[in-house]
Amino acid sequence: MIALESVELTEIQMPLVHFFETSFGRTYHRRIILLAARAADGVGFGECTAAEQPLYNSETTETAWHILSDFIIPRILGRELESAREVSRLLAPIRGHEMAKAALETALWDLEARRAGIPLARQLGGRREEIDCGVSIGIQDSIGELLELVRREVSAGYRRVKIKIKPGWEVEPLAAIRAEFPDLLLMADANSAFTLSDLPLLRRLDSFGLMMIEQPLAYHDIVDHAKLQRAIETPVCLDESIHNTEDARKAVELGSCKIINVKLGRVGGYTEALRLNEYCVSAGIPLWCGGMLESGVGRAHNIAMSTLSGFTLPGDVSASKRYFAEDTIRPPVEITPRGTIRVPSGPGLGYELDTERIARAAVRRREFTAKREEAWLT
Ligand code: OSB
Ligand code: MG
Repeated sequence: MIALESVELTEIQMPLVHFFETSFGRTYHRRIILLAARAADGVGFGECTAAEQPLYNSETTETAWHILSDFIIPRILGRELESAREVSRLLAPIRGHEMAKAALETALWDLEARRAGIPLARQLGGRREEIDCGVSIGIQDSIGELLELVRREVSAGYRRVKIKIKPGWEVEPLAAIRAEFPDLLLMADANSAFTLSDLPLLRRLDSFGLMMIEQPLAYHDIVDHAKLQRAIETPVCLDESIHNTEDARKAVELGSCKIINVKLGRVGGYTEALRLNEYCVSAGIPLWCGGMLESGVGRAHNIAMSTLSGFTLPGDVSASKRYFAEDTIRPPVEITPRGTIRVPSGPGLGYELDTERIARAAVRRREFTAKREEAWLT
């Protein structure tokens, strides 16, 4: 049984070590909501993966703050829950806003695992002790700079490289990487920058032997992606288009993708991620864990999710130092020379929150308590 006594939201702002450019623009700094869920017998932590601007999906840090404060937290606070598994059903009447929901839902899973004294990965049923890591490299100002970054990540040990592409930055950068690294596990993510009228260009990418092309077409599409998949050799992977298991089933039945990128925030938390995992294992669709430039709390959740059986491909889960000079957890996430992350063995997320670091980055905080009136009277 869980009954939350309080939920605390903290918005932190942190500069990225290096700007991150996708087909929809550059990010220089992150605005991240951290969430602490407290019950009488334990605490759990979550991170909202919404971005600063509604360009990847329709959520933003600001909309998530509003939806959490006014709709999500009031539905869960003080309520007696059997387990964290119930949260997604209780939040289902709220349409969309999956990233805001996941911030609270994932915190409750962490709370449950900490209370049971077991790693969150085990609580989820994940078996891996080590996860395979890849990197996502943003659009650069020149091919030379891109190659420099690829060399650096390959020598750090990362097992696959994904580059961001957009019209005008596709054939040339991929050809340059292939010329220098003929055997590298390589893929490209377009973040919806193309349409079916770009088919001749997308066909040319078949010659690079990519593991997959991620979300080439519109962010909510599965129909044109099916047409595209029939016309190209490279496996299509969907990211933006998949918000739940039903979306995945329809995409798989239509032939819109052969691989799915799972982001905890995009699917609203672990209960849906577990359902999606189960469906994709039975359908033979490989999964991997995507990233949203998370701080340590979100990164630790990504590590836990990556231990699930269907996550058979290297994810966009990489070392803290690639993103932030100082992360929100201790120790920071590091990779082994084999390009893996060892799943921590401590309870819950298995990392400690760096409360001093978080306090320095905090720009606003709000605490919600159950039975506010009684507390006020005593
Ligand atoms: O599409 O996977 C994406 C970052 C921000 C928004 C969307 C995406 C990404 C990434 C970065 O690719 C993944 C990471 O390193 O966190
Ligand atoms: Mg993507």
